[in-house]
Amino acid sequence: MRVIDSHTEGEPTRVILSGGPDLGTGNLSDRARQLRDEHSWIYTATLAEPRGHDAMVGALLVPPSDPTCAAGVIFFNTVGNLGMCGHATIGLTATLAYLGQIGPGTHRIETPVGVVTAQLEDPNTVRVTNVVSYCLQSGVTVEVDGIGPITGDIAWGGNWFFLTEFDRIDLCPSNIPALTQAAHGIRSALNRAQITGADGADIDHIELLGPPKSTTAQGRNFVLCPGGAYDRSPCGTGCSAKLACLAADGKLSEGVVWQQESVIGSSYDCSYVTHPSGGIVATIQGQAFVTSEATLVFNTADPFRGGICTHKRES
Ligand code: PYC
Repeated sequence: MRVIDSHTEGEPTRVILSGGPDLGTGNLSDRARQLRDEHSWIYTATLAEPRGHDAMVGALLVPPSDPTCAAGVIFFNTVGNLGMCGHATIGLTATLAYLGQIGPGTHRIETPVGVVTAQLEDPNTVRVTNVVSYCLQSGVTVEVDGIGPITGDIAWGGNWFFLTEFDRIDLCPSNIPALTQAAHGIRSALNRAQITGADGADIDHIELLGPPKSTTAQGRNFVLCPGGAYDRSPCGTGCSAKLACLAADGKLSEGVVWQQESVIGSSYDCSYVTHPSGGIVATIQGQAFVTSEATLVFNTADPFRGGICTHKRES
C-alpha cells in the first residue's frame, strides 16, 4: 500500500494512493458504507500503532463518480469513517500538488457527504469550501458527571458537533489530558440523554470553545474526535460548525474573516456565505506539509499486521 503522509496545522493525514480495497464505481456514500461494512480492517491496519497513531486521519483516494471532480476521497480514522474532513482535504490537496497531479487553481473533490472545492494558493496553502453547514439546535443542556450542567449547540459541518463555551479549563497544551476527559464526559452525557444530530446521527465530535491567545485570532478550540484523540488543527468541519452557529446567532457577518486557533496554537482563516437552505457555506484556509512517502508492508507472519486496536468508536 503506497501512502503519503502530511500534517495540516499539526494534524496528520495519510493519503492512500494505491493498494486499498476496490470499492467499485458507485456513488461515494455507498462506497463509504462498503468500506465500513466490508473493509473496516483498514482503520487500524493503516492508521493505528505500530504504523500510525490515534490522531491520524486516512484519505482513501478513489475514482470520483462525478467527472467534474479531480478526485474522490473517503476519510476515516482509527475507528470509522468521517463524513468530511477539513484538515485532510487540505492535506490531500497539498499531497496531490506535491505529486504534480494538480496545479494552482480550484479543484473539485468528491466526498461521501458532497462535493467540496479546494483552491491551491501555493504548494502548501489551501482554501477549502465545505459542504453546507448548519446549526441544528442551540442552547442544549446536559448534565455531565463531575462537571455539572453544560449548555451548547448541535451543528453540522460535514460531521456532527456539540459546541460549548468552556471556561473551566484553559484551552492550552498542558491541559490536554483534562480537556480530553471533560470532552469525553460531555459525549457520554449526550449519549445518555439520547441527544443526536439529524436522523439520530451520533454527535461524535465535541468542540470546547474559548478566547484566543494570539491578537489576530477571534477564538480557540479543543476538538475531541471519535476515536478519542484530539484534533491538533482547529478542525475544518468544526470551524464550519462554529461559523454556522455564529451566523445563526447573528454574531458574524458574511465574508468577515474569523481566525480560529487550535489548542496547540495553529490556526485557520475562516469565512462564510449564506446558503438558500438557511445554512452557510464555510471556507477554511490553512497550510499542509508533506512529511513522508512510504509503502505499508503487511507480513502474514506479523501478529500485529492489522494494527493494535485500543479504542472502539466512542459514541
Ligand atoms: O479537520 O474536519 C477536520 C477534522 C475532523 C476530524 C479531524 N479533523
